[in-house]
Amino acid sequence: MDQAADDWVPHSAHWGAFSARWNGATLDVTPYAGDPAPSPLLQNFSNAMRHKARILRPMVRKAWLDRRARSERTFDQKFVACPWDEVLDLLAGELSRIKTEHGGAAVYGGSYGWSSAGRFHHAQSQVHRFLNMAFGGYVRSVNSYSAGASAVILPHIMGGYEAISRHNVTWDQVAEHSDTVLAFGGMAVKNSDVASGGVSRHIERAAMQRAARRGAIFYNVAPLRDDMPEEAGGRWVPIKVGTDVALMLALAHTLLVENLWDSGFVARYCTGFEIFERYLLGRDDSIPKDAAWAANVVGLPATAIVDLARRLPRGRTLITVSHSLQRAQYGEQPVWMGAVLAAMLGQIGLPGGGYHYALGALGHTGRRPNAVPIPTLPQGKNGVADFIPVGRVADMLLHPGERFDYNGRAMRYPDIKLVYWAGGNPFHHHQDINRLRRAFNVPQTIVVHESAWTPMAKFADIVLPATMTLERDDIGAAATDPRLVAMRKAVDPIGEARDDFDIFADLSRRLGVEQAFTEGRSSRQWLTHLYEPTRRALLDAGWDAPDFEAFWRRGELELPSAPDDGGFLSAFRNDPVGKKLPTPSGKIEIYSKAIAGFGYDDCPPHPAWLPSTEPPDVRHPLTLIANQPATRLHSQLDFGAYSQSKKIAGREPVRLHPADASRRGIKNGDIVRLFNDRGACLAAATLSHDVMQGVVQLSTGAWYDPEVGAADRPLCVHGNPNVLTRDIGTSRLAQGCCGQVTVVECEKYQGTLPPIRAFDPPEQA
Ligand SMILES: Nc1nc2c(c(=O)[nH]1)N[C@H]1C(S)=C(S)[C@@H](COP(=O)(O)OP(=O)(O)OC[C@H]3O[C@@H](n4cnc5c(=O)[nH]c(N)nc54)[C@H](O)[C@@H]3O)O[C@H]1N2
Ligand SMILES: Nc1nc2c(c(=O)[nH]1)N[C@H]1C(S)=C(S)[C@@H](COP(=O)(O)OP(=O)(O)OC[C@H]3O[C@@H](n4cnc5c(=O)[nH]c(N)nc54)[C@H](O)[C@@H]3O)O[C@H]1N2
Ligand SMILES: [Mo]
Repeated sequence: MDQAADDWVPHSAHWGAFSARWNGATLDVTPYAGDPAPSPLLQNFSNAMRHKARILRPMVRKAWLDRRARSERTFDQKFVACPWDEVLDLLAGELSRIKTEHGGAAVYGGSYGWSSAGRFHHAQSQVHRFLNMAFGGYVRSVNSYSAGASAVILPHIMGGYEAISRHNVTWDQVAEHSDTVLAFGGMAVKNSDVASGGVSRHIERAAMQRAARRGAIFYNVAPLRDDMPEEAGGRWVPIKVGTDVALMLALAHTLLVENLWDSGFVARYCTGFEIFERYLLGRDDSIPKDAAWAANVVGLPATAIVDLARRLPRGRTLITVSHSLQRAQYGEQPVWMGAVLAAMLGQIGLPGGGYHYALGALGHTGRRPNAVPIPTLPQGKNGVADFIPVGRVADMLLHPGERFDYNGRAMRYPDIKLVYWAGGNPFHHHQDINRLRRAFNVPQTIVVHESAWTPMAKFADIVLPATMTLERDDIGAAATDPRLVAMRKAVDPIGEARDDFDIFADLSRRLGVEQAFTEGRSSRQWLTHLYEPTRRALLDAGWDAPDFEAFWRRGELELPSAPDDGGFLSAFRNDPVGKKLPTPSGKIEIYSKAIAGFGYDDCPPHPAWLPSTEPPDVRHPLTLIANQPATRLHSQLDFGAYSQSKKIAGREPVRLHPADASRRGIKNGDIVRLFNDRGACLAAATLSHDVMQGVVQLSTGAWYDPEVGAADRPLCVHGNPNVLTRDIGTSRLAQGCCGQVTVVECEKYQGTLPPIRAFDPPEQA
């Protein structure tokens, strides 16, 4: 299946479908012709394939090889190149040792991360499958950095997170039916650029524009004006960061006391309102959660809150809550309170109305699900029961055996000896990187498969070079995208890089589980095999169902979509008895007996206002928003052309309000130092009136680049906000991560500028 060098081939990434052609030095990229608004992120591929940051051959940390004196891992240590046969022998030996001495319960294979869009060479699925075959299981992680709190609270109060975010109100419904969209956390179109598994058509901007032209009003409740596209003609409601629940409560209070709420809906479809009502009215704490109360908390005039509340019952109103709100301490509360506010408006289950979680946060929300299954690699059976909520990884490594709470269970952290990572970058995604460094110094061995020298690769002991998606064949597919893409190889692998599958297949042979892992199939045979269930479902439904070879030649295949029926929430509205919600009461739970039973003070049994325990103060007066980057997916291809084009003097831009800048003598383009008690980083100042006063925005994804030689808490010279963020759980209920917001101070950087080494490979011994 090799391609001639001048061929254009179809391919797909999490940020869109495209055609690619290797021109001998760089990659030419043309977006998929059917995409009305292709993502600029595609340009990150052009210079990426042969970049110096790529890993060329297997490498082993020298200090790990000389294990007599087990030294601390640092980012400055040397690596030794190792031929494939030798490194796989070495690794197989180490895996066997761990298995014999400690078993699978000492292996952390959570391996969180987005890796690539292809459904077969999906690194996480590959590593999970391998660890299940080789160890009979491993310590896994549950939930995500995306939806850590919501994935746990939503099933208690309404239903599954997947169903609520992926089969609910669609963009077509918004365009046709919504009159008011009250978007907590906004709906920035840079976010719907991406969807895991790929997105062939970017429709969000046009849908918001259609709605706005019809007269719909979008409210962008967010600290950044551009959390909503101009086409939505949105009204910016810049409230203090993290105070959304207070605003929602005040809106609910106004609806209640002015009798603008739908008591009939609440009586029929909800449970526990009477208990929540006591709280809302301040019956027990003498604090009515009214507009006057909220005004101080959120920083809006009480009249503006009352006016907004009075608008909500007029016409079709949709309440949306973004992922970002729950990536913060007590993140369960805004998710819950948004649903309660929507319930009081009585429009849940109506086209273009009610409640949507994460609409616009990714390119797979607001779509119709496919009517047929998409290819997925079976991962086998995990025989180890231990797991952690994904954001607790540093806690686990630092506190083996210690007790923690999660969703009503009292659990203990396992004792991890070996960490295996493929397809993720914890030094991008995890909070409080200085703490994470200490945590990753605990295990005896860290193995990483990577296509580039990310900080995670540089902190590993055994580093195996993985191909990039464009160096192999795969199938691109997502459950809400009506297009299967034949992701054809565009260029030969760099150096000695190999597919994750081939690496695991060779390791499996050494460990005596090759047949179980490969099932006797080559990569190509796997693609054909994984395609088959989709083809069979198409055939059964009477749709065009070409065989694999025909699909491969065509390059794409249209899949049928399920009807735009609003999913389980509209079914429940139509038949609350026959189509009960999957909650304990079968209704929307405004008060949860289950959560009450857990007795968590940080997650009360009805939504409530809980202020952050780390508010801005004199030493750290600014609130840092560490949101998703507009120039890349997370940290992927940070060395890519588009991401690099937006850096200033090689550093990540931080946006701040001109008033905050001038108070600190900071000018546009100045290099600044952001700091708090956890750490510090450099970034390049960009002054903007689109940022609220008191807020600074530094997106995630600049590769962690610790200053040379600095000991305990080195300065990140490149601009990774996770040296500043807090590594705590959202609450004992969900234990989600809290990466979105933190408090900092900012000053002009006076020293000599340290060089950026983020993309340099480590030194070779
Ligand atoms: N402060 C703060 N932190 C955050 C967030 C935030 O809002 N604020 N957001 C969080 C969220 S929502 C998320 S989802 C996470 C994302 O965190 P990650 O998913 O860990 O971030 P990525 O940069 O996408 O990492 C994917 C890695 O996989 C590698 N890769 C790609 N293809 C392959 C392959 O085929 N094989 C192998 N072996 N590797 C491959 C890439 O090179 C890249 O290093 O970050 C979280 N972190
Ligand atoms: N281009 C691009 N798009 C992406 C990603 C990417 O890396 N790059 N990552 C994808 C992934 S994995 C995920 S999970 C989603 C995440 O989706 P989100 O978490 O919703 O995305 P963010 O950009 O982190 O946050 C959206 C906005 O919320 C606002 N915000 C932050 N805190 C608060 C608050 O307390 N209250 C209010 N009202 N607003 C607040 C911020 O101004 C921020 O710009 O994005 C996806 N989309
Ligand atoms: Mo995410």
